[in-house]
Amino acid sequence: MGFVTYEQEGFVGLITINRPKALNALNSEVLKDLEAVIDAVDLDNTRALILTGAGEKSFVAGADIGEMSTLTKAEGEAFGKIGNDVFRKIETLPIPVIAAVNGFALGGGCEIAMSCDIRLCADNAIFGQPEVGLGITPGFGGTQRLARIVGVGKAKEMIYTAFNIKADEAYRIGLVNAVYTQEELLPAAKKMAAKIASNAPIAVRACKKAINDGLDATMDDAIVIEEKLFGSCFESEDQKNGMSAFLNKQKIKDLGGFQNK
Ligand code: DAK
Repeated sequence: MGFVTYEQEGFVGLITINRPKALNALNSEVLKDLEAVIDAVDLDNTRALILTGAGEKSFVAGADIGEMSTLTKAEGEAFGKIGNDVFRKIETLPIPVIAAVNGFALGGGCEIAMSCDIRLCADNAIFGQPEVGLGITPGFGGTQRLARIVGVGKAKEMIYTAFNIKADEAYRIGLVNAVYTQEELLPAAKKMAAKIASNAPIAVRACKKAINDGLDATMDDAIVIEEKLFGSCFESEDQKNGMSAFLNKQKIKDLGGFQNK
């Protein structure tokens, strides 16, 4: 794909948004390429994904301002829908997605990182929702996901002021899980992805679904969602092997690769 590359290392896939001359800004071509790459991921043999940006300066510097500048209302809505569909696809993929944020994550860049399950960043990362300075609202879910991740007050401050924040502040408010040097970021993301991939894949998928679906439900309904997904694990070989290994004081060698019966 022209603007998005994909590499597979074992059970982990690395997706790179590759438009470094424009700091990986998201135009409709990039978004379409990204969707095609995600659709092509072999979910039978992939247990975690990493999303990053090409180059040393930027993860994603936002939606493409040049492309957006001439949009009509209808075209703006259509552009927003392409982005929202692909972001939602990332959020609801059955496997975890780690954003490795290597520089600017502004506007749509911050929003795409927030559609991932976990955010790690380099010490040069800059996050922000600068849209109100451009006369628009965040349009790829920023008003919704930022408030859910960092809390309503902080999200409103960031969105209303359009101030950018650095990596250490992003860590302090819980927008990212950890900060690394630029050299350490990708190895750290790969290490985390490999650890996730070493666990029982059916259980990991069930955890992602339980957390995501539960967040949109009342606690009573959320607990039922968890109960059902918990129950579904008892039809997996991993549950039998994992528990019998523990009871027999053996180390489990081979989690995964077993589909639900
Ligand atoms: N769009 C297009 N091109 C961009 C870009 C962007 N967002 N960000 C950077 N570039 C391009 C620059 O134009 C420049 O291109 P050339 O001039 O070399 O051709 C190249 O990348 C390098 O950028 P700079 O020369 O500006 O580099 P600096 O280091 O000086 O500055 C910067 C880096 C990230 C601080 C600066 O580039 C910047 O402020 N960029 C814009 C950041 C920004 O405001 N991002 C948020 C965009 S708004 C919606 C859907 C989605 C959205 C809204 C509504 N609906 C339709 C519902 C989302 C909106 C956004 O994301």
